[in-house]
Amino acid sequence: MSKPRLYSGMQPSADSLQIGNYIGALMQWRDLQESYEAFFSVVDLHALTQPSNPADLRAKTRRTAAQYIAAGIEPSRSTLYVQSHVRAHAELAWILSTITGFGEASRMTQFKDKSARYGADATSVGLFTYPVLMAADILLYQTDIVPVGDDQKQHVELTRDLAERFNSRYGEAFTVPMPVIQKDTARIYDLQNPAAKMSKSAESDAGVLWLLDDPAVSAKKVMRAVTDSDGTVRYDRENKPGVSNLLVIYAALTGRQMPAIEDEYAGRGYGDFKKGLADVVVEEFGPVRARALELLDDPAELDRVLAANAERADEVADATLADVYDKIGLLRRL
Ligand code: AQP
Repeated sequence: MSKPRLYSGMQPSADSLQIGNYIGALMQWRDLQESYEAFFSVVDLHALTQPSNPADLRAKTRRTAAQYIAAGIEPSRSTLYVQSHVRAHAELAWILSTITGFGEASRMTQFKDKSARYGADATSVGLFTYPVLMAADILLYQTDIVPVGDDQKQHVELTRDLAERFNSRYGEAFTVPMPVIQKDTARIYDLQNPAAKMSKSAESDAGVLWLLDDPAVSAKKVMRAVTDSDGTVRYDRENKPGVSNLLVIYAALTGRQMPAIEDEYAGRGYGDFKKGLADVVVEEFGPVRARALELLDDPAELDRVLAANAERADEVADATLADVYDKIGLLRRL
């Protein structure tokens, strides 16, 4: 029996991923690729909605792909490719945009937030149609599940609505996907500002642990993380956001239960706890970083792997697109 399909992706929006991306997405992808036929994309077309320099974007795209592989996504098992290598994404996005209501797209909270932040003149139409491109990404692969953060849930709801709308207007072309929302405890916050989620585009670097940072730098950042004056290592997200965030990172990277970690550090100060976490971080990310840098040392080989995977993605995506073109009434080219 064939495995159910899974689709997910990340934007190549920084030189390095941060550990929120690793804990919130890559670790889960790594596990899920066992039981799903998985498609993991580096969504470079999405990244174009932010201003970028062409050489930088190319470098970040390779770096993101290398980090997927270094984190354990296996390109011989999962389909790991660059979104723009598969032309069907942009083509299906156009078709889907013709069945998306303007009001419906205007209700997307991520667009509302970002456009309010940048102002109308600095907001592109691409940012507005971002969720439609995301729907195309997902629907091309007849995806059953989409692991996403809570902030993307509304976009997956839109994807479901568009799939159902197309299927009922023109005939069954798409599997209607289910979002799998990451657990609350998989959300990582900024080490210096534990009210904000850790993010690639954070304004200050001090609170972000980068996958490709020198492990000694990451260890220092852990030692300097904001805590509180209470002095007990205990999970209490509301009253002790800094310590709770460190506990979440500790538990996620070691696979240990939170109470066991609390017990281990009972009666010991934050210094000891942070030192313990710094060791865990160095141990986990040292090899990931080394593997990513090794892959980036041979860009020709990395590009070859990405091309072979894009071919695999093309096969599935082209079949869906051809069916959609047929159903919607586009004349077939002989
Ligand atoms: N802090 C986080 N904790 C847990 N999961 C996180 N993710 C991101 N930050 C955290 C998950 O990583 C994936 C990345 O998706 P993306 O690259 O499309 O962008 P994002 O979610 O907006 O992530 P960033 O790092 O904050 O990037 P920028 O700054 O470019 O917007 C998603 O699965 C997300 O849930």
